[in-house]
Amino acid sequence: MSIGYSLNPVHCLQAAAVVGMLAAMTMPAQADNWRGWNVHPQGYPNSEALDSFVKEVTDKTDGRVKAKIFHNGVLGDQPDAIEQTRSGALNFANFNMGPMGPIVPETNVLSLPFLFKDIDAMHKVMDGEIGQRFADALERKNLIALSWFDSGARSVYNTKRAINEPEDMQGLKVRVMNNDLYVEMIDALGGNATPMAYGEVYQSLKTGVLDGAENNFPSFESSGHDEIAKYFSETEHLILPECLCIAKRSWDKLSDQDQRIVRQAALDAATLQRQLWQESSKQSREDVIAAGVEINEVDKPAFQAKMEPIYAAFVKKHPDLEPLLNDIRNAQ
Ligand code: GTR
Repeated sequence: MSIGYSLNPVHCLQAAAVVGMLAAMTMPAQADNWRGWNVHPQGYPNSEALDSFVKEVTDKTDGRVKAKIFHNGVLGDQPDAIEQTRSGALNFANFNMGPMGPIVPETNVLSLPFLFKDIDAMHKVMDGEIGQRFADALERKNLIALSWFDSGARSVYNTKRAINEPEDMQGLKVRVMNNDLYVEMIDALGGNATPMAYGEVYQSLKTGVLDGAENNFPSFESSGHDEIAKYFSETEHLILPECLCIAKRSWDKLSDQDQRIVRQAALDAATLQRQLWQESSKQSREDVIAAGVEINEVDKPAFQAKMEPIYAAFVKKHPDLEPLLNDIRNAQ
């Protein structure tokens, strides 16, 4: 005897549709999976701040945004990562304003040597109305800058000799970040500038392809450059802000509520980063001295004087950016 039930295909389809509708009503919308870029290793102030950003965003959006950060530059070098974030292939990142210059011309103003009188002056400018102007310029290139990180002051270091006067730079092969202004800067000091990705510098210093580079104390130490370059000359020629930036495509997809959450998480990350930065800068300076690095004092006015032609050429080439430059000078 057979059981007298047969499956009616029409009823099956109707039932499946009802189940689907119920599922859509009760299940949360699919999460946005965000991938973030960071050049620094775990434990670096920026990395810790990005970890906290990721956690705050994921927790407070109840998983509507699931963020993950990739440290150590494993997703590529900075110029590539900028392009990928602009296109939305990457969703967020911590970028230095130096390599941003070729893409967002306004940010080149920040790469003019000795622009800020000190780090506090940089924060004052970037946290105010002028910082918003930079954020607007970045947004026109599809990057939403939500907060500004500290990056200390950058100084020159090398494997060959103490540098006290600009003349001591003569002939040194110095790595710079990807921006023509830095090539002009090192050339004006008599050195040979080599633009190169950050991740390649260690090996190039080791093999003598480079004699030196320039950076802040935490990066000098965390990159291991301090093992090879034993002369650190406190030129403090660049005080460059860094952004926590979101891809505009990812930002535009967020509800108002989630935009507020993400913005707050970025501001909290910046507060943490700046605290950690202060401790880390001091600590790294002590660590590298203990590791045998010689700190050289420099004749700063002499270095500054060598930069005058760079300012003159910049203003001639970008007359539209002169008001921004003057506003920054007047705001300090
Ligand atoms: C670091 C900065 C990085 C990167 C690097 C470099 O100080 O935080 O974003 O710009 O310098 O020299 O390439």
